[in-house]
Parts: sequence; structure tokens; C-alpha cells
Amino acid sequence: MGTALVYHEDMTAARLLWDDPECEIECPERLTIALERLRQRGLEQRCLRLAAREASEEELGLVHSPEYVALLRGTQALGTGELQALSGQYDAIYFHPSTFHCARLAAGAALQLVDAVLTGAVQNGLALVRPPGHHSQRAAANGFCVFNNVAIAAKHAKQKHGLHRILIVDWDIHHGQGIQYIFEDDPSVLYFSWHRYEHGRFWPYLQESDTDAVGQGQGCGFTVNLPWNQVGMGNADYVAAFLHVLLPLAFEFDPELVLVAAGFDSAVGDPEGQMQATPECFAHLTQLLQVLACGRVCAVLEGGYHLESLSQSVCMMVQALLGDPPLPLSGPMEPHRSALESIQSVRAAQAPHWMSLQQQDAAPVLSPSTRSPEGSISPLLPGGPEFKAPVVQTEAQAVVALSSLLDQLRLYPTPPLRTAVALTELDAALVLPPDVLHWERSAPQKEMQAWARPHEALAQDKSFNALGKVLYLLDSILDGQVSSGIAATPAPAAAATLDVAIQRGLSHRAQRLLCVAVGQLDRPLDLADDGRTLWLNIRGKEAAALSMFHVSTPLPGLLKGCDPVTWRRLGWTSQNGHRDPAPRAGVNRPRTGRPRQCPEAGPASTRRPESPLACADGRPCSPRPGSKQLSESLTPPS
Ligand code: X5A
Ligand code: ZN
Repeated sequence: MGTALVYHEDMTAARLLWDDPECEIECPERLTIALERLRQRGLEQRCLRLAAREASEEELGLVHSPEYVALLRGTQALGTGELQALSGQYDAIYFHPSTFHCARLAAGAALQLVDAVLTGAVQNGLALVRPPGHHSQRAAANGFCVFNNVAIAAKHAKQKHGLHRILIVDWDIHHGQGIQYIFEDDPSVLYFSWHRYEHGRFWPYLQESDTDAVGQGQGCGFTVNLPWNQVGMGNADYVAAFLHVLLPLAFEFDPELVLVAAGFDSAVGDPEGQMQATPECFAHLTQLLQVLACGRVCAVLEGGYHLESLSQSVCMMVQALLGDPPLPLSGPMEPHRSALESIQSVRAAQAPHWMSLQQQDAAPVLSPSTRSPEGSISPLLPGGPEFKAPVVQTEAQAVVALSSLLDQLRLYPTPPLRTAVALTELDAALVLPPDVLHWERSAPQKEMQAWARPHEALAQDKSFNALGKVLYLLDSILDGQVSSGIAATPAPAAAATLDVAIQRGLSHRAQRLLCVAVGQLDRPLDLADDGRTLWLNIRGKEAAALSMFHVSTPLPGLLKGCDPVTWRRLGWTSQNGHRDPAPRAGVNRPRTGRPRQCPEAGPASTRRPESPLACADGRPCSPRPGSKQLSESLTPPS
């Protein structure tokens, strides 16, 4: 199953016919240059090329009023003066005699993409379109947008394909208020948007772009707004937003289809966004979305006005859709303080509606709004330049709130020490960077003796001393003093040392441990199969007994003919370049799967019927596979 690229040259026909500095950035070259880059990199050739068709007026009617569609139909016959006058009735809009045709192609391209994915012709795809769609409303053009391409596609997926849960990810740097309005009270469409907001001082200047707009009635909790209150947000901020806001909700929602309102004005260099995210970031974001909905991702171009940045970002996204591994992210990987505030604000606003946000956000009471920098209180992070407000919290409370936030985000505090090394004897052959600390200290003798007693291999002095250092290092990591460490131990004692380290880790602070063993190393016998440890042995023996917590695999690359089951078990890319659907995360802890209803929404009425769709491997997409199915998928080849 491949990747579709939907396009039609006619969409380059519409252009601005008069002087308008606000609108001139939405130009035909946006499409031609992006397409040219795709060709130059051989990416277009790897896609299934589909020529866009026009959406029918009936299809436009899924979202727009008949009067509005008729008005647009009429623009084809207007002269420049009349077009300009009509354009003036809307905010940030220009019409051209070819606008109606282009806009119908743009909506039609989105429909064609959804049809290709939902009929199984392709796994995913991108529609390269103009004009964009996410600002357009039932009876209004807005922000360069004429018909709401993504909203029409979502309605179509519900109506024509019988879908019940669709996720729309709007990573354009403007708030897609059009999409928000259309699905405001609809619990079958989860709409996520991040956008440049600057406390309401950025276009389109709407209060309903803030975190406290969460949807209405039955749709309460299905609108998720993440406003950026400063420019300059970058890779770390975007990834943090996905990890801490979008993905938890998306997993709980369990969509059958992901639509991306793919605006690249959120990328570095764009004059509208003024953000810093590099093109590779969009490959990573795309890859993260591919774990949802069995990888059914339909992206539809929205904004993006820096021609080079736009083109690079489009290439990165298409590469990720094709299954190529993304390039590493560059630049600082620490989110901005303002981004963390926004993330915390939306988490607080959404917590009443989503189980996955509930336990963790219990502690501080936070203002769910970031609307007014002067008038309101930010109990979360006092002292920032934008918070001169009366501070009602004591400093101590604020510190507690802050550290709790940072704990939740697991991004801070960075342990004072980055890396420590525990060696048995200072090996002269080991050349370590000067800032790496050699850990000389040892865990208390008494404790060590108790731990070592059951293990013959630890009776030797050398091994016993090594164990002391290993345990001390482990404790320092678990206490947050050290970020990471390397310990050496004599080979015969390796298994026993690891065994003790695992037991001590689990009995101390660690809830769950991932043990990656490279080479032939036996899994400790007393390791319980209770889900607290996942034993991954690269180039190790097969598990003696069936267990989903024991994965053993040959070294990738060494075994060309590695069996497909092993590849799939690890969620790795198979040789043909397609990603197999990875096992879904979190199956070990039952999830509720539904956001809680708003009080005013009455009894839970959102159904969860069987999905009409199946994954590539024949599993039904929904309800989500239980642990039984996961363990089946982990069964070694017979
Ligand atoms: C689709 C899109 C932006 C409109 C900006 C108006 N529209 N200032 O990016
Ligand atoms: Zn935009």
C-alpha cells in the first residue's frame, strides 16, 4: 500500500489581480515549486499520482450553504472590479475568475484522497491544493480559504464511508476557526489546532482560539486549541505539544482516520508564522500520526508562504508518508517556557473530558485560559514578562505547581550531572570526555551483601566491588542526581549484576523497566512476567516460554532474510519500505476510550460501533485490540 499525491495544474490558475499586501503571499508558485522539489527528489515518482477532480455542488453542500455555493458559482463571470468589491466583504480574501474551479478542485482533491485511503487503494497521501480551506465557514470565505476542504472530506468520510471517529490535526500556524465552527458540537470529529495567538493579538484575533474553547454540547472536549503566545516556537515545542497534548487524546479517541490540515506556515522562515520548526520536524510529526488509525493519514495543504521552507517541509512529510525514516531533529530540544504554559493550559482545560489527562493533572489549579495577559492571573508560572498581574499564590505554592508541571512533562529538572561512569578499575585504555564523572562510590556494604547472597557469580571480590558501584550509580539515576551512566562489570558477573540491578530498580522507584540486552545474555529467571519489565534481547535466544514481555530478535541488518513476523513484532520497517502497523501502545493498561461527557451533555450517547474498516493485516481497527490480540501478534513464528 502506497502513498497518494493528489494534484491538478488548474489549481495554479487563481491569483491576485490587484494590490493587496495581505493576500499576495498566497500565490500559484506555492504549488509549482513544492511539486518541482518533490520531482527533483524523486518523491513524486514514488507516489500514486491522482489528478484532482472537482467536488460536486452536493459535496460542497456537506459544509456550505446553497446560497454561498451559488454566490461562488457566480464569481466566474465577474470582472476584476466586481471581484475586488466582493472580496472586500470578507476578511483576507481575493477572488479570481478561476477561483470557483480551483476551489472545487481543492475540495475534490481532498475527497479523492480520502476515497483512495478508505477503499484501501493507498495507505496515506497528500493533496497539494489551492486555495486552502481551514478558515472557510458555512457561508463565508476567510483567510485565503473558499471551501473548507478538510471539513468537507471529514463529512464525506462519515457519510459515504460510515466512519464514526475522525481526528483532524491542524498544524497550520493559523487557527482553523472554520473547522472548529463546523464540528463544534460534533463528538465524532476531534479537532486539534495549534496556532500563533499572542494572547489574542494575532490574526484572526478570536477569543475562541484559546484553550478554554473546548466544544459545545455533545462536542464538549472534542475541540482542542493550543495557542502559542510567543513567536519562535520550534521543534521541541511542537514535539512536546504532540507528546503531551495531541497524542494522549488521540490514543484515547482512537480515530479511524486522521486528516491533517497541513499548513507549513508553522515552519521556519515563514513570514506569517515567525516560528522556528525545521522541515524535518514535519517528518517526525507525520510519523507520530502514523501510529493512529492504522496509518490512515490524509494530509491536505493549507498555508505555507515561504516557498523554499514550504517545499522542503512538503518533501519531508511525503517522505515520512512513504515510510522513509525521518532525519534527526536539529537545534535546541528544550521547549520554551511560554510553550509549556500553553501546553499546561490546554491540558488543564481538557482534563475534565479525557481520562488520559486526569491522574497527572490533579495537583495545581490552573487557569484554563491564557487570554488576558494584564487582567488575569497565571498561578502557574509567575514572573514571566507577560504576567504582571496580581499574584494570588504564594511563592511556595507556585513553586509546587511549577515542579509538578515539570515533573509531568518529564522535561525538567535536568539532573545536575549528565553522565557518570562506574568502572571496576580505571582502565587506561578508556578515553572518556573530561566532563564525564568517574563514579567511585559504592552502595552500603550491608545492602550489597543481601543483594549478592543468592548469586554465586557475585561472590568474587572484583564482581562484588563492581556491583557496589553499579548500584550506587543506579540509585543516583533513580534519585535524579545523574541523567545516565555506564557501568562496567566482569563478564562472568554480568547476568547476576543485571539481575540485582533490575530487582533493585523495581523495588526502589522505577514503575517499569525496559531492559535492552545486546548479545547472548539470559533473561534473569526470577524476572516476573507482570508487565513491569520488558526484556528486549538483540541477537539473543528466543524466549523459553511465550511472553509479551520478552522479545528476542536477531541483529537487524545481519540477517537479510529475517522473517516478517519478527519485523512486525518490533514495528520495524519492512524491506519494501512500508511500515507495518506497530502494536498499539498502552494495551496493558485498560483505557476508557472515550472522553467523559460534559455535565450538560446528558447521558453518554456516543456509540462505539464496530468499524467498517480493517487494518492491512486484517485485524479490525476498532474496538482497539485487547492484550489478547497483542499477545497473539507477538507469537513467535512456528
Ligand atoms: C490558510 C492560511 C492565512 C490568512 C492570513 C491572513 N491563511 N492575514 O494560512
Ligand atoms: Zn495559515
